[in-house]
Amino acid sequence: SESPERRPIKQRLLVVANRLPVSAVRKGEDSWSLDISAGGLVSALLGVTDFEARWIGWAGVNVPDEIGQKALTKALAEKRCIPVFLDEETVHLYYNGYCNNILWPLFHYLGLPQEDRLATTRSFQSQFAAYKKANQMFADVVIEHYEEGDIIWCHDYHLMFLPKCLKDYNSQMKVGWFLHTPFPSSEIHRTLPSRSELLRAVLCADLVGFHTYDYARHFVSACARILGLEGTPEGVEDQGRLTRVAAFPIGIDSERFTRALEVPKVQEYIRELKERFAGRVVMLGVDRLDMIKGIPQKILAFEKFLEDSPEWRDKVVLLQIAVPTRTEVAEYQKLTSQVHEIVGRVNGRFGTLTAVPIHHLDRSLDFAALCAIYAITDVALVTSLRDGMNLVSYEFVACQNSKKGVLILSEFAGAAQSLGAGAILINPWNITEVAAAIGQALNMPAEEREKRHHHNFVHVTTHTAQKWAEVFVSELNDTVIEAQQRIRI
Ligand code: ADQ
Repeated sequence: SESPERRPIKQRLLVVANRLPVSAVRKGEDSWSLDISAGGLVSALLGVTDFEARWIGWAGVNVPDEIGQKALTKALAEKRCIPVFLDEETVHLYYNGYCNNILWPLFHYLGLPQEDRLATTRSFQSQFAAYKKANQMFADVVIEHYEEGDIIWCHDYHLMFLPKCLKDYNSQMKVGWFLHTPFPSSEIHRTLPSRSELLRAVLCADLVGFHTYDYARHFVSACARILGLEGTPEGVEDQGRLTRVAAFPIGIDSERFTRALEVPKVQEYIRELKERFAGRVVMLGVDRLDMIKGIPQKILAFEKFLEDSPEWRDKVVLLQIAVPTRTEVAEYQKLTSQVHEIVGRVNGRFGTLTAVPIHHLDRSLDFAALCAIYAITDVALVTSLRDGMNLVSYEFVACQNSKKGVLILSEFAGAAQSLGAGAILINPWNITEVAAAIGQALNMPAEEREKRHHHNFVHVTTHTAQKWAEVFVSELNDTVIEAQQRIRI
């Protein structure tokens, strides 16, 4: 084998996201314990074997003192992570404010929160200023660690300004940006006071990626209508400079799930769950407790189904596992009580002394329990009002090779474009339609279930997270090389 000295040095990939894939807990003045989260992007980047990846992002904790910052930086370095330290005021205005109160609802077509709509409108400028300042803080850390030849992959709506900050510093940096949420119709984007500045900042990237062609198309038409730029099949052109825009649908690390099903602990869970729900058909919802996931709509549809189908009342159970997020935000607290109220009503109406139709849990499950629950489910219900992709639908399919259960999937999730042929597609706003889809799923002949499952399983196991990252990164690399060649000609 080659000696380490002679092995070619790998090109470096700097992955910049709002959150580092770790949770950090302070154990003392200069000591930290770190827990790397295994899901999502972390698995995806295992596929990028030609590059050596480093992470840059916020560790999710406030560390005001220098001793704490130094110790955390050192601990993170062992995990190839580099922290960006954000003060509390910035987190409040940038993260809770501009990112989660303005961009998140807007990109999901929800509009500003009703109650404080005017207050939000008034504080808009200060939140946008904090957003730009925070993006510059991320850029400063990238610049500090940048070496010639590195490529930089910026993630999500938190960092739309970052491509501009980086290119202003060094136009030769190779910069890509990927959006994990939908990009809305240009008519929605138009309402944003900082609409043009944000679009121009994103266009500084060499490659801009979305989950679906629709989102990419919305972005290109926003650039055409709002900035007056020309959209070509390749992307957006501004004074001879092309920003490539394309769809890169994300996937999951499907083997992580199929392998987990072989683990004794998971099999033990599967046995327990099967015993617990023996004689009942299991329906499942797994979501972050967020407005976009359409959880109240899902439960109302289930209620309608029970109303219309008395014969199913004691034969079916809905497990709704909803992990709380952004719990400090009033809107999310309201959603939690709304969900609890509807669940209580349905269980009161249709429960018996020995069984209730809905088991609702406000918490996250560990990976083993999650796989087991996916595996014993007969019908999964994904009712997102809007969702960039929705990976829960992919995870369910990956765990269903013995059961071959049915996926009911919102047409407003990006996943509808890839799993649409195997799933039953629904409009989550139409409760009657979703209730009918539940009936269709529960009565589906085995042969049809198998056919539909097979279609989706092939997709999920071939369009993996690793492939997604590999394709984006190699296209990013090529895009810049092409651009340089064009200039030389
Ligand atoms: P999310 O909105 O978080 O992601 P999703 O893609 O479904 O949505 O991913 C959620 C992840 O969290 C899954 O891996 C799931 O297993 C896990 N999860 C959710 N609830 C859980 C629970 N109760 N217990 C344990 N785990 C739970 C954003 C966008 C999506 C896009 C992804 C990736 O909103 O549209 O698909 O990024 O780009």
